[in-house]
Amino acid sequence: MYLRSTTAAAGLLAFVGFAESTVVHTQSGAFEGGKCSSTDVNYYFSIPYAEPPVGELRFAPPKPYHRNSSYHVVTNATTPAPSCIQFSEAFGELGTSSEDCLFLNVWVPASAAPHSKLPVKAWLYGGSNEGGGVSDPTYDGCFSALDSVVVSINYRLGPLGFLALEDLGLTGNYGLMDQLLGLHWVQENIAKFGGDPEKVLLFGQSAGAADAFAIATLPESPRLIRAAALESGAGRDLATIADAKVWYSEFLSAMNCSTPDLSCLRAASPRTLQIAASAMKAPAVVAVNSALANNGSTVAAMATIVTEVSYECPAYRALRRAEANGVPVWTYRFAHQPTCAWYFGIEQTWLPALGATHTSEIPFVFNFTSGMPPPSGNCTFTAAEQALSHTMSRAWTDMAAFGRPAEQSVWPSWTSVDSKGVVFEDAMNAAVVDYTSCSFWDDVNEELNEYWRTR
Ligand SMILES: *[C@@H]1O[C@H](CO)[C@@H](O)[C@H](O)[C@H]1NC(C)=O
Ligand SMILES: *[C@@H]1O[C@H](CO)[C@@H](O)[C@H](O)[C@H]1NC(C)=O
Ligand SMILES: *[C@@H]1O[C@H](CO)[C@@H](O)[C@H](O)[C@H]1NC(C)=O
Ligand SMILES: *[C@@H]1O[C@H](CO)[C@@H](O)[C@H](O)[C@H]1NC(C)=O
Ligand SMILES: *[C@@H]1O[C@H](CO)[C@@H](O)[C@H](O)[C@H]1NC(C)=O
Ligand SMILES: CC(=O)N[C@H]1CO[C@H](CO)[C@@H](O)[C@@H]1O
Repeated sequence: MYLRSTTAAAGLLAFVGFAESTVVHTQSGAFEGGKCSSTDVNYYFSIPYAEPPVGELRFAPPKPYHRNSSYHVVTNATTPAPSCIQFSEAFGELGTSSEDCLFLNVWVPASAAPHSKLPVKAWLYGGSNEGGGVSDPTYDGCFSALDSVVVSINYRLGPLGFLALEDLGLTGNYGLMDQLLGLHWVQENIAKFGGDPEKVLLFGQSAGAADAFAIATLPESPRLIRAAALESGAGRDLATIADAKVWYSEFLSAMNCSTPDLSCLRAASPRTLQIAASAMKAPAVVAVNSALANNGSTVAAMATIVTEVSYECPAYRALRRAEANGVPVWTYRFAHQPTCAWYFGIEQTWLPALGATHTSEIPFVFNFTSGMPPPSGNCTFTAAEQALSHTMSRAWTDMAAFGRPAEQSVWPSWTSVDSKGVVFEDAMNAAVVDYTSCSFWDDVNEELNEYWRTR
């Protein structure tokens, strides 16, 4: 889009033969996007927001990307970014991966221009902070960027994202710092794409929701985001650096470093890190996964998640924390069983058994309603599901635009007094969202925490 004001660039574009320019200038350089095949949306893949986190930058905070190319060099931004090195198959990305992975993707309505001031939705994928990536076709922004700008941020995973060993001076959370740097990049650059930096929604699922929740609690977050949408993952207990020390000390042994120091950890190949990490899997997880292995690991992960304990009651705790801090908060229950598979590898015949499972809201939030499962399936959502997708994706956009998902009469805000919200079933309906069983699970949770503390 947007380069018609500079003749030099227009000349360049004419030379390479583009009828309509999709070039955007950012602090990371100039990028020529592509056009979504079935919607009026342009995409920009693999925009670097940080220096490659390799060498001395492995296990270190990310450094902002510094463009050193000339202003008029236009990068072809149609090649999907590699994922960061994967440390888990469940919800992992199937494409290429690389340690040089700190890229983000942007999708914008084709009609957008720098003055459009559109709401912005920035996505953090799930995968236990061990897997996932922005090039997963399930997270394609072509269908949810018709009324807004969609951004998807790659972040480091597993030990590369989170290795915390105070003895070696490593405090961890590089993956979260990547996400924060990505959000800073959004602040500085998104207006060029037609986005409004004051209307940024951070949304994430599973580990992405837990990360978004952590980011939303930081003092700097009001400068970066207007709101957060947390899909199955807010309010869970997170490991402290003391908890992490136990796990990572064992990881260090599994690395077979003769001298367990930072230089050995930095010299190791990504494959060696993966081998050491996979040697660390807790026995209980292996048992559950192997029992379900011939359904595929992603499916096993979905089927073995205990909704109430893992997601519902942590969400309830998050709601109460927000209320106690005077933060306006809304809740939903997703209770619709999709009629199409939404991840590559899910068989149509498994859907009744999966029901409204972990991750099944994702296609609705992404307004992804045909060609399922991506990238090239042949299933289309029913008309009612398409309507539900439009409603949900719009609610997420409204969260970015207005800081609330809908009018109060349509989606009432949550209070502990009446516990109002919405239930997504065949349609979206205002309802009481029942968290009464959570006092039981809160007690169990407290006891489990006590057990782990004293073990
Ligand atoms: C730009 O930076 C990269 C690495 O940061 C380097 O390999 C490359 O040579 C630089 N190019 C120029 C033109 O300075
Ligand atoms: C960008 O790369 C894609 C994929 O390799 C190619 O089809 C397209 O022609 C390239 N665009 C330009 C302007 O070179
Ligand atoms: C979802 O798709 C419908 C139909 O194409 C479109 O009208 C709507 O704007 C899309 N929603 C978002 C959030 O892009
Ligand atoms: C460490 O050594 C053991 C025993 O030789 C081996 O099985 C394991 O794969 C090694 N770990 C790595 C990360 O190379
Ligand atoms: C749709 O795809 C499935 C899975 O590849 C295949 O079994 C089925 O025959 C296809 N249906 C149609 C109508 O093409
Ligand atoms: C061990 C087990 O449950 N195996 C089943 C896996 O699923 C196939 C069908 O998808 C069944 O035929 C197997 O019995």
